[in-house]
Amino acid sequence: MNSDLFDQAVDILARNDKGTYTVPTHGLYPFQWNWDSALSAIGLNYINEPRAWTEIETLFSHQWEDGMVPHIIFHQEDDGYFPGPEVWQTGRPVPTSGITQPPVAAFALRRLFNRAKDKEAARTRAAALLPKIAAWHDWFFANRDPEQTGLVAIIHPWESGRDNSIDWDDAFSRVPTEGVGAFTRRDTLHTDPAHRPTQEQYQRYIWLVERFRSLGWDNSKLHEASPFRVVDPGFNAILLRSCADLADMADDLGETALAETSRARVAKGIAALEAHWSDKYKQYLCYDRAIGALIDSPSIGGLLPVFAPIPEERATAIAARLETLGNRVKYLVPSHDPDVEDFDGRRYWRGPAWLIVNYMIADGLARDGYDQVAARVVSDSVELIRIGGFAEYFDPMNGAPCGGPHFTWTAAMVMEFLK
Ligand code: 9WN
Repeated sequence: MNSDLFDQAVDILARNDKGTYTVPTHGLYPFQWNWDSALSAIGLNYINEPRAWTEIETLFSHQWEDGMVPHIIFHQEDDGYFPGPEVWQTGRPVPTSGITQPPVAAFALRRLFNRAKDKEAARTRAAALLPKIAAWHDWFFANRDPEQTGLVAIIHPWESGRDNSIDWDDAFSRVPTEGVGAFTRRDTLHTDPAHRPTQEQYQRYIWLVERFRSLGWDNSKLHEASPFRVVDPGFNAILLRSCADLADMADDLGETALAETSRARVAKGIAALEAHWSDKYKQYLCYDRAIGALIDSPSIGGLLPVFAPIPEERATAIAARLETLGNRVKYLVPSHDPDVEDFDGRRYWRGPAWLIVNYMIADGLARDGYDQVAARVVSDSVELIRIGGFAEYFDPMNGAPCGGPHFTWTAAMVMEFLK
């Protein structure tokens, strides 16, 4: 039975493979996405080791000169997705978006590096990628943490990867909709509109894109110019875990100065995360940097820090919180606390469970010895696939599959869960 699931996952990766990159799923997302690719490479590695490395190399071959790695690479024309290159207008030789996504690449690369059968090839390829990933991390701290707090802000909800989270509602309401021209969405042609963000949210997404475009995509200006500036503990946990993994690889490759800089960032960031801890919810919260206040909203963004080397006391509390959440949903991990009024088990990041987040949470829990709750997250994830197939995301109350089908990173995570 499990080998059937593994074989199905292999088929999905093959189906979505465009040779040097994968698409998340045909139709709904016909280009390369940043964190999808990084996590999918871990699955590709089971099938073809060199191909897995290529996935990450392709992503970094579209890195901007300032160090940013864009969230979408528009390798081929396709009018099945909105907003396409004509909206972003970033002026890149191969068109890209102008914002970024959770920097999980160093973590993924570390996995490939550790598991490599061809150690020599892995060392050569890692040595070439390391400075590029380091430049991306440098870019984050220079452009998204101008006051050197140790934590970076996102300036567009799409950067978080959790596009319509309840976390953003208040901060996002400060983004205007006035002046945004008419546009035709494509996402709702491919999938149920009840599973997607609202039209008003799309207007605000596009308002921000137009604002950044009017500033020539100059990253030295965008943080201050954005009315939306949020410090997401989940996003930062991914960055800090990646900094730690980058440091380990740098040590292995004799790059001691890089290892030291990266480890210093981990220490500073983890210390700064303490200000995000909520005793009320027993988890971390987002911080609205534009108004200087924590966001009273218990989402998965505040549980994901267990992926990073947080203090033991915090990890223990998060493990306990996941256990109580497990009594309130059928399948862990809901992307939002189900007791919150705005929770919606089918609408994208406002409640559904996502296997990629489950994977990162289970990884951190297992590393820190919370084996029982880690095992529950893994078995719930596999069960979701068994009943609903390799969907984009799932209703945590009843397991209903939602969003797009045949999803690349879902397949990659299943391979990891089954291994
Ligand atoms: C915008 C590709 C991406 C994921 C994101 C997910 C969704 C895009 C969209 O799909 O976002 O980037 O158009 O809805 O929220 O996490 O990377 O799978």
